[in-house]
Amino acid sequence: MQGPPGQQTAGYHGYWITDFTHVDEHFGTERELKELIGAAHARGMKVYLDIITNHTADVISYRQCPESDCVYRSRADYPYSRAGGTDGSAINEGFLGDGVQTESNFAKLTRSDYAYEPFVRPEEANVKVPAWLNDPTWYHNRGNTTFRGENSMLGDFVGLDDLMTENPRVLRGFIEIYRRWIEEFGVDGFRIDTARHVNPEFWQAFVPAMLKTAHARGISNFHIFGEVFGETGDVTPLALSTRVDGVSDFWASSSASRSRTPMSAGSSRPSARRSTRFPCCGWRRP
Ligand SMILES: [Ca+2]
Ligand SMILES: [Ca+2]
Repeated sequence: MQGPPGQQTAGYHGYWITDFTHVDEHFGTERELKELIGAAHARGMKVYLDIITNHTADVISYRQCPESDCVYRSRADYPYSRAGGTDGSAINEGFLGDGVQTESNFAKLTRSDYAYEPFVRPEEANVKVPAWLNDPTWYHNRGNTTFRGENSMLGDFVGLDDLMTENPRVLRGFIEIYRRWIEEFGVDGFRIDTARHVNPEFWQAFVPAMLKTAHARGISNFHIFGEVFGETGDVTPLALSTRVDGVSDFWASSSASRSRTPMSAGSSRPSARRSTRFPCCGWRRP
């Protein structure tokens, strides 16, 4: 469930995810998923998982706007090096910015209150699985995206907690998470939600790791493709920036391929201009 009091709604599609490691009990058990995949394979059918790494459910809030309606605060106006804006006190000494994607650099990003002061309500402090996802340090915490420019990568989807996918710890965590779904269940591929809202370097490491895992599992044609939702229909920039050397089957999809996603079958997609809807994943009440 997500949303403020009186406006709660449920995300059946799983894009407002808290537990990345188990089958949603509303849909069945892990044993039943294995049976489903086995039955599909016996009929010559393939099974793809619809996965996400851009964000989790809306669990983190900000002191300045606890109802998840925070406007985006940019890196220029709210640099990582100052608490609460350019006039704030110096923090995160030595951090060279999210463009230097090394463990040693991100180890210096110890304070998350450069733009907003993030917090998690005590009753939700341990709701995410794996447990490392419960630490606000691994998120951008800059407020809501308008799907333009910098905030397209670093902003929250209407409050959904946007992961700091530039951080090698986050990358490593997601490689561990999604390897298991290949190794234990033998799925045939991934469809990646909100792919263009994650930095290209993440995909350039994540995709080969998944293909390597699949190959070791004996899955020779593991297929990965990413969702793009946009108003222009031009996916060229993403296709170029996410291409991985030696990997030809990671491609960006636009309007034509959106119909491949079960959630959009038979209905038109919501407009990115309307903030009361999720461009990525269905309906949310205004
Ligand atoms: Ca993002
Ligand atoms: Ca949030």
